[in-house]
Amino acid sequence: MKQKIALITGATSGIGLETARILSENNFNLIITGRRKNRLEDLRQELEHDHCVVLSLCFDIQSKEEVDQALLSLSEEWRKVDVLINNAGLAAGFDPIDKAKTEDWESMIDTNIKGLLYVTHEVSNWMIKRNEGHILNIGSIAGIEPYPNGTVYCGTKHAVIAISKAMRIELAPYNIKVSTVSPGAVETEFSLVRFKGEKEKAQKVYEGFTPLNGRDIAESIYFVVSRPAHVNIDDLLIMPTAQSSARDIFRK
Ligand code: NDP
Ligand code: 8X3
Repeated sequence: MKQKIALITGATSGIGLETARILSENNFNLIITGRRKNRLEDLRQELEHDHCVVLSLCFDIQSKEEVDQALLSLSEEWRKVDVLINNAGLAAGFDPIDKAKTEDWESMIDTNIKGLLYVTHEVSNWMIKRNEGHILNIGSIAGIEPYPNGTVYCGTKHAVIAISKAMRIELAPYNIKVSTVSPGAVETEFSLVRFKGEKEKAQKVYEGFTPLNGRDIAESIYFVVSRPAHVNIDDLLIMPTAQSSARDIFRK
């Protein structure tokens, strides 16, 4: 069987990094992306083996120009992407609507919604030409249950769910699967980014319970992308056992 190609956005950390690891273990060839060049290079060296070639593309997903330039630099062979994992994303700030910084809203909207769309626009064209492919978008419990102080982050993740549902209808005639994987609390760099590097605030998010880790989500992602051709998992919601809703976490 020919080796599959997966393109993972946001592979320098957290869920994307663990997804790259598990797909390398399962002999996918990989295109890994992110802004941190050193991390991409270290990861490329870690993941490559006899049955896994890794290509890294360094770009800011908020910039359509950078996205287009990076993707169009790929050769015809590398454009045969079987699986696109739209994972790059962030929350910026934890504030009510009247106090939040508008630049935080812009970075979330530009990354979580527009960045996902820029990448998908190009890659879906390649998949349509080949009449096959699988697009997996990382949603969130925040895309199902909005919570206070997360207005715009929740809005972006609701958008990801809506965009995924509509894309699934549009792309079915081209034999392209569309799935969403929506996690609850996963301990990654997510909270450190949300609280702008304030370690204490970030650590508090995961205190008193066992959160998910990147590998937990990566295992489910691998399950979703390794089903037989006639099976699509539309949506998976994965929560820590102690988290029963977006706002309810049982802490000891
Ligand atoms: P991390 O902060 O650990 O990883 C985020 C990844 O996204 C990094 O690789 C980062 O790369 C990339 N990224 C962010 N902004 C940009 C940008 N402008 N251009 C290119 N790449 C970018 O967080 P997670 O692994 O937790 O987050 C991954 C996804 O999972 C996100 O979409 C997040 O919303 C979602 N999610 C996370 C949950 C959690 O609790 N952690 C729960 C539910 C969903 P770099 O900085 O190198 O550019
Ligand atoms: C990340 C999970 O609950 O912090 O999407 O929004 S949450």
